Amino acid sequence: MRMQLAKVCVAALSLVCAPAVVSPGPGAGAISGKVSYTGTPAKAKPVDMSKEPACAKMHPKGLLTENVVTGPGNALQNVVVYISAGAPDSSAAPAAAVSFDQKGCHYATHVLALRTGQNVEISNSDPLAHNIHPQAKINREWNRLQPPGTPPFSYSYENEEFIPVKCNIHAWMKAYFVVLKTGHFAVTGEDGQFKLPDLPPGKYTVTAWHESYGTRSQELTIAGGETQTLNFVFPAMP
Ligand SMILES: [Cu+2]
Repeated sequence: MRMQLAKVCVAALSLVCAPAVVSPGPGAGAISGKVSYTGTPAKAKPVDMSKEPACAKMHPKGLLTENVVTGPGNALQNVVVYISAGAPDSSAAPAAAVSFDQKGCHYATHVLALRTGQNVEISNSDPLAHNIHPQAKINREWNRLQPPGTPPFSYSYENEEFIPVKCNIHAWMKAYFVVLKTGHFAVTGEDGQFKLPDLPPGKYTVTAWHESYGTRSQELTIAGGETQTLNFVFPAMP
């Protein structure tokens, strides 16, 4: 009886509130799921750092390429899952910056997702210089030399863009800045799982992006405070 009452209330609320901005809260819906692959993904290869012995010395066990990183159960890592349409997200970008560190001649975060207008704070923890070069095409392109011991600097992007990042000194250093208009995003870890919480009722397009396997989108509708399951499967190529 109680459950039924709750359902009726939610339905009535969504009818009344649909045209207005519904502020997300504890009663809001969510989308969760897993990103996985079928087929045979590319094998991670050892990174050749022989041109910079100081870098190689920091990795006695070696370092592997990260363009395709998988986990147990065919999980696909470093996939950005985000609301690409339907999100009534007019919230301001978080005031807190996201960190992006250069450590061991390697980018500590391989795929960094952030909001338009949000600062990324770029630091160099290494005893040698790096020259970070985010290869933006829609936003302004720049590069910056960071000698060892220099303080971090911050930058924010105006427009949504998937930006490859490289180091102009060490060709193997690669990452992505994924700059999104929406605050509703997640990046998959080792288990391929993601969760997009705080979604008011509405129809959404959810997009999953992977640097090697491209983009896939699905639509779904959140009726009330429920959590909907949505899985993405990418065909993998060696
Ligand atoms: Cu470098």
